[in-house]
Amino acid sequence: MTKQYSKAIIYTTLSSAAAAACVLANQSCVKAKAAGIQQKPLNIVYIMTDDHTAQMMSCYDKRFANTPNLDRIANDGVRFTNSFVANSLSGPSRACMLTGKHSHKNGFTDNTTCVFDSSQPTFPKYLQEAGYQTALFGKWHLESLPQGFDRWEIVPGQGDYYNPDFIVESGDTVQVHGYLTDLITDKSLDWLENERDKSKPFCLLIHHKAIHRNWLADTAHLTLFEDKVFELPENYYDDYSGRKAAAEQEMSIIEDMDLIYDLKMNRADKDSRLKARYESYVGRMDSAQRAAWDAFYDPITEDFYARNMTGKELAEWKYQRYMRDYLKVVKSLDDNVGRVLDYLEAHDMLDNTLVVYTSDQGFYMGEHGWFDKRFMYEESFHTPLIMHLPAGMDRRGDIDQMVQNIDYGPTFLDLAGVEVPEDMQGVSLVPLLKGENPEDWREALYYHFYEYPAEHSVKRHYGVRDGRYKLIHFYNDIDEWELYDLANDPTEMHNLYGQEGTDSVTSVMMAKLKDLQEQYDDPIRFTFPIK
Ligand code: SGN
Ligand code: CA
Repeated sequence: MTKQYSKAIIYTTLSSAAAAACVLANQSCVKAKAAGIQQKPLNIVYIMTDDHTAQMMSCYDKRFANTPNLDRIANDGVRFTNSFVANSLSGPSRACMLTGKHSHKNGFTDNTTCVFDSSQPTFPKYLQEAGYQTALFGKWHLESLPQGFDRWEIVPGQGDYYNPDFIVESGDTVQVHGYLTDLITDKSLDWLENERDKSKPFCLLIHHKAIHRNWLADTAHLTLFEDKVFELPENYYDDYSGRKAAAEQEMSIIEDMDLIYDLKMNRADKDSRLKARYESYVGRMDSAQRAAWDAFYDPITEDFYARNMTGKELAEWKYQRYMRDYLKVVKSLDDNVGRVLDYLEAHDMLDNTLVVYTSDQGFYMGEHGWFDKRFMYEESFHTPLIMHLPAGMDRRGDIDQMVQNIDYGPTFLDLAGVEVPEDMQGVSLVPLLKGENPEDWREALYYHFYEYPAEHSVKRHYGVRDGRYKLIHFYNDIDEWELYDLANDPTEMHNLYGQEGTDSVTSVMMAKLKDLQEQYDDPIRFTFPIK
């Protein structure tokens, strides 16, 4: 298949063969005009946050969060209920999203050893060739500098919540005063309003650092949620029986959360492994920010040390603090998504703009006793995905088909009338957005996590998930298989692998794993048949 990129302005009426023909022919849409078809250029606003899990979005889960602006997107548009990543970690997810390829094909398998080859094809480059203006603001986390953007400004590495540095296109680093979630939005809106060429369609990527560890809230939101007591997950005290890799991780709220760095209980006479890092982060604050910060956390810190908690009391106190801090950071995010939606609405752009909200992966909010991600278990394999759809796409409500972040690139190209390159491994979601139910939609998803040995000690693993079962193989310095029946055990507490009566489902899942490893051409794969 040859790549064909339209140089024409792209038009929104996706269901119309006349409009598609007009785009491909690079003409002035005379046919479309004749057919009375709407002709506004189709834009893409892609908002990706970091570590924002669906449990903490009220459009997915009403137990904890209230996110009215995210709910606006879901309520007027679509909510994917089975949306997953290919490798649950920041850099790898971003590389999968940009290239439409699994990690072994785009080369960025882990955060610690990889540098993204920015010269490889990505969807923003294809969109640029098709006449789009492309821009990126926020977290990049791929080590090399971005390519394929008419305009970009990124934060170095993970970025800082307070008074952050930005790397600008000249390569210089510039410190900006303020709170990062607000600043990334300011820059994005400024580009929309003042910088872009308004005669062209655009694709804007807004990449937030929020809600990444160590969850530093805006001083304006510090007092929120302090009166709330959050329900503990049923498996908070998981003993990991039958799950060796799960037993060996280092992402436990009880064992691994740092009292100062994560939970902010800093006092001159106290020390911890990550105290210096915490002090460098709060050391970025100006005197007013710091005064507000200390005024809030100092009394909590005094009370905490005075109580001398141990055991269950301490374990559950940590969980409550974690939930509160995380939700305060979500509040800024939701407000800033509202600003973007308000801008698009005020400028009459919502009917010709696809707005996507997703995260680089899901996250544990105390399930299995954890924070962080990495595992192929549901909370971190899953990622939220909601979309406001442009006019002409009539699907509303839930989309239940299994989708993955390698599908985003193909979707955006398809929407723009650009032929999806054959070597992209994801598939376009456009048929689903148009309300179709393709009979040949994928029945199983592939996953591969590589970052080990590394922080949090999650073993390397690959696996397959279909609509009912999940099979995982942990490898490298371990050789363990896990099998879950998601219908009967949605929290994945009972590893069925090797249990009586599971032979046939195991061989079906093995066959699916083998097919996907072949289809995606993963060089690290299991040798079948298994003995
Ligand atoms: C940092 C965090 C980890 C986190 C990784 C990856 N540690 O290293 O807790 O798992 O990022 O996160 S910290 O001490 O620096 O906060 S990712 O989302 O960027 O992949
Ligand atoms: Ca992340």
